[in-house]
Amino acid sequence: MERTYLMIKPDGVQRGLIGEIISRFEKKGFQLVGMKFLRLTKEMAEKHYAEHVGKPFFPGLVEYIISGPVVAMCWEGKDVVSVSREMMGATNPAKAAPGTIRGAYAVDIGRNIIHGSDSPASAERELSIYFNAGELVEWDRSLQAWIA
Ligand code: FUP
Repeated sequence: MERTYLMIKPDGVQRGLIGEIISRFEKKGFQLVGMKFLRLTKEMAEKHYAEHVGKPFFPGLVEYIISGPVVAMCWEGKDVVSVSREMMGATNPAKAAPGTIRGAYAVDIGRNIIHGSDSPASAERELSIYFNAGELVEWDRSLQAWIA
């Protein structure tokens, strides 16, 4: 089953949106298989955003992403990489459709609340920055009859 890396950024955490954001992915039908609450080091941030090194917005992007704690998550499900990106909305929240996460809760491209991998290959690379293989939990919701 496909997996992706989703991260609630420091502004999402500071604004009390953790529950709301997780709820959207749960209700959609995706399955949580890994989650951590942490503050990124500068080294982790530079690794995560390696493709943007040298761009004018890079120093501000790193400063923002290490400014407070984040929620690092691994989610699993059918086409979860592309579908979760649709649910997040455009990178620039001003252009994101109103029903999307960024469209509903953000206005500034430099404060866009959530990150999601842009391809299965990116997901694999990003997941390895945040999780060891043993920290991702294999579980089967269909066996949990008492909450079905
Ligand atoms: P995304 O794949 O949606 O995370 O978007 P990008 O990889 O293009 O950009 C990574 C982050 O850099 C975005 F979340 C926002 C930030 N960014 C800026 O702050 N300014 C820009 O001009 C472009 C991106």
